[in-house]
Amino acid sequence: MDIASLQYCMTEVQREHFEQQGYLVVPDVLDAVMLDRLLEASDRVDRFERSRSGLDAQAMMSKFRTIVEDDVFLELLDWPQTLPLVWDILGWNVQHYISHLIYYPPEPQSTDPNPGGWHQDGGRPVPEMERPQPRLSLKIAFWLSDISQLDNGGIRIIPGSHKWDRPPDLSSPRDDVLQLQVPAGTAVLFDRRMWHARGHNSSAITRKVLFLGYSYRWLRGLDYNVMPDEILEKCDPIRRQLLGDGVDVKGWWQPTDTDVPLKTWLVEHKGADYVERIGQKQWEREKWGQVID
Ligand SMILES: O=C(O)CCC(=O)C(=O)O
Repeated sequence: MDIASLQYCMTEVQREHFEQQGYLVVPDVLDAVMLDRLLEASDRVDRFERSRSGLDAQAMMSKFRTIVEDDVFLELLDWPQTLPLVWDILGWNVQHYISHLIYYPPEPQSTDPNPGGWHQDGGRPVPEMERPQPRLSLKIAFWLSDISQLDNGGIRIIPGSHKWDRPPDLSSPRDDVLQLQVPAGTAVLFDRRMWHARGHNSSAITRKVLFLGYSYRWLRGLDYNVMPDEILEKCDPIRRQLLGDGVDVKGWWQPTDTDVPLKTWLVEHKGADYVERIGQKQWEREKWGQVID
């Protein structure tokens, strides 16, 4: 893993924002070269999916398990500007659980008064878990196209709604909805409990975004069970951990150090105290008096 990651650990300002608001905007995460490489691979996936499923050019293309489609997507797993934020939120016992590419072509007229469908992430855990719900996972939206204008249809969120145990009342317009407006190359992290929905793309350009989700390792992947050997074989130990790999049969629940090479790497580069702190529950973190630097 790139040692440069260490300079992108979460600041206290970022932590406070994520904890209170449930999301974090990280500008300039993808440089022009990486953006071009991701766009080339994503455009190819889009072309292939459209022809495979007979989607016409105006239809939305939604592709899960994108991570296996090109090596450039694997590079995003431990991207220096984003993985440190993940380990500072969820700790070292993490994996990637979903990769979702969405191409949303211009849709001049939307007849849907509530486009995109408001939801929290998670499938069955949402109705089946007790309240208040735990965080469990987060997603990073890597924006591959510009959504800086409202008509580009950026993701809509209700800041702070990750702390709500009831769905928002959407029977009339709300004034607390925020539609994100950011340039291509920006990453937006959000807590899975955040109520969110797709915006309406009435602009002239296709809206392109790749979502990478991270969760604790004791959850199953959402769009994969076991990664193919040919994918795991080209990954270093930390990427293998992030792809859901493990060594010991009990290691998804009770990891040994060989199950979680990210932990060993962090002990080496950030120290044992730091690793212990990011692996703790919130109330235990508070006991430490905060300040993770
Ligand atoms: O495309 C979007 O803006 C929203 C996608 C979404 O709802 C999700 O990834 O859960």
